[in-house]
Amino acid sequence: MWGICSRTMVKVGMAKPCGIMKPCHLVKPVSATRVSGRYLTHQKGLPTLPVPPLQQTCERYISALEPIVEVDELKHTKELLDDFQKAGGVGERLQRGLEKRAGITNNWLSEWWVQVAYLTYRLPVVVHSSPGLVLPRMNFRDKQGQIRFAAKLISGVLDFKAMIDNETLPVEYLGGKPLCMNQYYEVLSSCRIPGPKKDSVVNHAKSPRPPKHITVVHNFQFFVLDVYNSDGTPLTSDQLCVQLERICSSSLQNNMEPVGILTTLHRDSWGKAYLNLIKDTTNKQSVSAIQRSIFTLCLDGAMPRVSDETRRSTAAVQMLHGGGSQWNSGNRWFDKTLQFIVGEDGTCGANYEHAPAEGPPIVALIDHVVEYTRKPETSRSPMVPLPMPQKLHFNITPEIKKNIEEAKQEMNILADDLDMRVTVFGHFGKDVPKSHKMSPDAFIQIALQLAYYRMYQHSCATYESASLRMYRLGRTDTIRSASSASAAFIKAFDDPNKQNTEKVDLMVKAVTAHRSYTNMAISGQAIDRHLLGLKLQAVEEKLSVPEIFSDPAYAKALHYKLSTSQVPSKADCVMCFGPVVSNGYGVCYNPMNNHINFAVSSFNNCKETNAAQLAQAVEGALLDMRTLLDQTPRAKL
Ligand code: COA
Ligand code: HC5
Repeated sequence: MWGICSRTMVKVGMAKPCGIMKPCHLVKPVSATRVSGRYLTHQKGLPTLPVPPLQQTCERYISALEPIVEVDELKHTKELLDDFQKAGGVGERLQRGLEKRAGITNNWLSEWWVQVAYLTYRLPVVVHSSPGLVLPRMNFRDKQGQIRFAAKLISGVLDFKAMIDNETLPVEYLGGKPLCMNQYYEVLSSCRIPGPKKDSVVNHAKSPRPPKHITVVHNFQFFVLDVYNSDGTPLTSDQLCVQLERICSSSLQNNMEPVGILTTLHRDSWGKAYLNLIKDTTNKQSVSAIQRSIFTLCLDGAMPRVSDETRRSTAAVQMLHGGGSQWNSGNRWFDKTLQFIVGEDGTCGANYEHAPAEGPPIVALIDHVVEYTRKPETSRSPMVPLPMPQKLHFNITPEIKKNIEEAKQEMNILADDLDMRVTVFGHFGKDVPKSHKMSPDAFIQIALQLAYYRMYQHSCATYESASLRMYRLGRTDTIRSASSASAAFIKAFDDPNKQNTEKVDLMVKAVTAHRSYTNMAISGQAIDRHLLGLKLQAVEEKLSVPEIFSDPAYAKALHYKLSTSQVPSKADCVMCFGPVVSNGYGVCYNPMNNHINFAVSSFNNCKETNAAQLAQAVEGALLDMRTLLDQTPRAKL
């Protein structure tokens, strides 16, 4: 049976048709009133996200700052925290406010999180927020192969969609606990809508007339493709092939205005340009068709020709931003929650808009699709003529044209700035850390700390995503990978005066500390979302924001020069995203049993950073850590 989620993260349970809840839509606020009616057994049974104790968070915050701030800064923060948490102080008041919120909502955090992390975040979604995903290269090299594969891919998504629609998705488990399944209901038939100050997300999946079409974009031209027959059965791959061929042959001209590139703009600019774009009724209808569609399929034109060595990095770039306006950046609608990308040369993947869901549900869907495309087709096509896919028209006024030109220019600057290095670490995978009784994820994170230290001789604030899906509507919290234990290990590692046994001991301590932090984070006891909640509660209660949040140490703690995420997939995929600060790195990795796929990104404009160098340093750190373990008889553990 295919695993619905990342293999390493969950144990897949049996399909329980009744075990899945009804979707909740992001457009509606998360509130207790939604816990009613058909809210299904599974979701109801999930615990709600706890609010950690105030004192615990304050103590853990101090420990987390130790490896990344100066001694005097830490002393100042301690004083601020003492004041914040004193009896009868503002901390206690905010904590009570949060606890009250937790009592009357499905999840005290999720709606705030979507707003803060996504909908009010104004940098372009492309590179800065939306991840890319590269599939193993497919074995076609021409237009016909591209169309055949795309048709199969559509069928595979519809096969998965059937499980969403009839609620037969198996419940996922993490550490033996069932996970929230809500995100699966948010990724199809949904789209982000730009606004002048903040965006929103619409989900049409549960509207009275749910969409029956996808949008296909080819040579920058959009088409509506109905993917169900009139009897409700999905089109077969053969039928889809015919339709995709019709789309391709009616969009051969490649000098069209790339209206989709508008979605790469800064969100405030796009918000304004959007209002202008949809003033025209034709444009409004076209945009609405894209937004309502089940997903978007991008049939890409040629990609830059590169050596075999850099092919993976170039593919990651195509999935992350399309390569710039001269390549495929205009062959997208980046607001669309899910875009599949199929190139002519067998390069395939996806890009997704992050607001509605985390990576794992998207990857589970994609793993299913990959497996589906490998199976022979069984269903026979009905002999009925199909309607011509409908082309979406846009009237381009001079003002819209100006916005498109602006978007092209900005996109090209961003594309030039992004440095992406994909590496396959082939020496070992999860097998080696496991054989040493260590958590593979923690081992990789500590190797990243060592790699960074070797390049910069200090530790930096490091973010790793932790899933909060054990809780109803849970999203993520932060695992802070830079700890006192990791700092002690990385300082000792290259010190010739230290014995190997001591180094191993420090490694074990660092890896164990990381795994403990992970356990704490996935059980809702980490510090970052709690601190954010306390701050937002102050805003909600119209209180002045406590000084701990304007403290330079807090800014340092949130300046993640290493922004990392483990996203496992069954298929040998590469997942990628951009750095979150101008002088930082984005590091996404997919640990398989015997190898690890890494995608490291940074910005070329920053002199301090270099994606290839960090990728190489990580390889070196992983190898050196293994060598140390192999060479050192293990002390008692
Ligand atoms: N000895 C031997 N084996 C061990 C071990 C040890 N000490 N510790 C862990 N393992 C095993 C596990 O049992 C697991 O086995 P499996 O491969 O058979 O499943 C495997 O090693 C992996 O465990 P580990 O490396 O510790 O990580 P994890 O799978 O628990 O993942 C997180 C850790 C933080 C990535 C995970 O908890 C999580 O939150 N994932 C979601 C992240 C996310 O959402 N990312 C995308 C954001 S958009
Ligand atoms: C297909 C891979 C997607 C990975 C995306 C991811 O890890 O996003 C993080 C989400 C979160 O809340 O932690 C954010 N991050 C990219 C900045 C790490």
